[in-house]
Amino acid sequence: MTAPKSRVFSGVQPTGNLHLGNYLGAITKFVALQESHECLYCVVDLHAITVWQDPKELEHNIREVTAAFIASGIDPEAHIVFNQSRVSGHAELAWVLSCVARMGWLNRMTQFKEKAGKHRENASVGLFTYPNLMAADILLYRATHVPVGEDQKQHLELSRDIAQKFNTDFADSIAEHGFDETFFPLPEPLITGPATRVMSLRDGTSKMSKSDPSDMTRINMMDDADSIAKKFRKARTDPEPLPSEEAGLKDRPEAENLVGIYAALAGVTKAETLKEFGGGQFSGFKEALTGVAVEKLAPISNETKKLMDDPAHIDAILSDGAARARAIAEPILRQTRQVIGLLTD
Ligand code: AQP
Repeated sequence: MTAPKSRVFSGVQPTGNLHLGNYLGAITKFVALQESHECLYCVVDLHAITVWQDPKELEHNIREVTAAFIASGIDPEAHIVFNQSRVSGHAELAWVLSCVARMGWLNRMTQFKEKAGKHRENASVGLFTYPNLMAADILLYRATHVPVGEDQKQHLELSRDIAQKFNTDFADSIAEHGFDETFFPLPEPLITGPATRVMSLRDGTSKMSKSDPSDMTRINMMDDADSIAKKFRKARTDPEPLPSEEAGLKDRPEAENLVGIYAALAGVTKAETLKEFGGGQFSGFKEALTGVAVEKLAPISNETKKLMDDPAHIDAILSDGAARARAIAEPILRQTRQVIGLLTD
């Protein structure tokens, strides 16, 4: 089977509280790429369970991420939307890639260090090997492009290293079987736009995150207009007015974050944003910011809620997506087994 020239894969964890970072860093890109690429968008539930999840909430969150994908404009008929655990090839290939990746490579992953913190010995083994599963997610479909936020850059680089090592370690067998020498293409990260790393509203040096205990740090995709207005009003800033040029954002992480969010939501550049608001106070800018955020998010949260009223419909979409994903993955998995020397049907 030959893969198309370009195939997009990306995923979002169903860990609750989808936020503006997920939306601007990932989901808006997912939507845009549908025009030009064959896309697979996955609710990565196996990644979610690297940290304990309440089973009932997990079921709800899987459906909610799916609904948010569709409400944001992802077309599950033209493209593939599914939850990861329904395609067992993700777990199988992750095992194979665990045997290719090196301990030293995984030891360098900063996200594990941040998430495990001081309790490293108590973290799940799955949290440590998470990047292998992410490599498997992508390589299982020979995906060529992966839209992600800035925080996933290091994991993407690891996926490329794993693909490269597999191609080299098994080069002779790949050739003997008559497969393309680039057995696994090296996936390209797509990290673009003015909001690739949306920061906490309370601290411009830490990432906006689902798991932050304070809800005031993030704009959730499901927040209503009043909450959005309140959170932006209370967002931390500094006493200076907004600068008129980008250079003036240096060492002002909170201001830079809000300007990036505005630019991404309004579909303009940071420079254009500062041209319009430079010299003004944050209060006026925050009102404008609330306006664009509500304009973008309200229709999505309304549609997500509507879709969530019909869980059977969401489940049918995921089941259909998984069947189509399996059809792409299975021949690639089979070839992988052959190349390694595992007897296969
Ligand atoms: N703050 C962010 N800015 C830009 N992009 C972001 N992404 C996440 N946070 C930001 C991107 O969203 C996609 C899905 O992320 P994920 O849910 O799979 O995992 P995550 O990166 O671990 O997200 P969180 O919110 O930080 O979750 P917790 O708190 O559970 O760790 C990815 O493309 C990611 O880059």
